[in-house]
Amino acid sequence: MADLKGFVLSFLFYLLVQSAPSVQDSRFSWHRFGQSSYRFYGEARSFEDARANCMSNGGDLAIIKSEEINSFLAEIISTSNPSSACYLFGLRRENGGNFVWLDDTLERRTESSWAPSEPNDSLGIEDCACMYTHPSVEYHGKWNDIPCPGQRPYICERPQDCFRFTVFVNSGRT
Ligand SMILES: [Ca+2]
Repeated sequence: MADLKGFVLSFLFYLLVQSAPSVQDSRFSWHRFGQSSYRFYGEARSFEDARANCMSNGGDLAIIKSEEINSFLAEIISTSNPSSACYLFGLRRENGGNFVWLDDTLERRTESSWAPSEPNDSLGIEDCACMYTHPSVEYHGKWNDIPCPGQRPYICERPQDCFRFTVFVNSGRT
């Protein structure tokens, strides 16, 4: 009975939070697409610091394996925060060779994913990647390889049901 009461209270709390008006600027909130939610952060961070912040929010830097997700993210960023900034996401070069996603799968998209003349591995130190949100067709949604320590805005991804899972796990502890 106590378990049922806890479950009902957790569910009501979940509904309350889900339906509550957000006091946060919606441009910088989580955006749903497919099985994930995505959020972009305008403050510049290195790859590792950006990744740490994404992980502290239940996710990681975004893995962008399809053109659909890439277009979705490029559109959100360019309409919400128009700039020529390049946003970090979850792709990096492995031992100076191939680009690998943070889930350890090889990057398999076509050359058209990259901006003109990229990836160029300038000075042999460009082992991370970012997405341009520049409105010009040549650069909109295209990628550039860049040095990992350089500070840039970034895109996080987390499972869509992350928050719900957190609520129910916490309810089990009481
Ligand atoms: Ca480059």
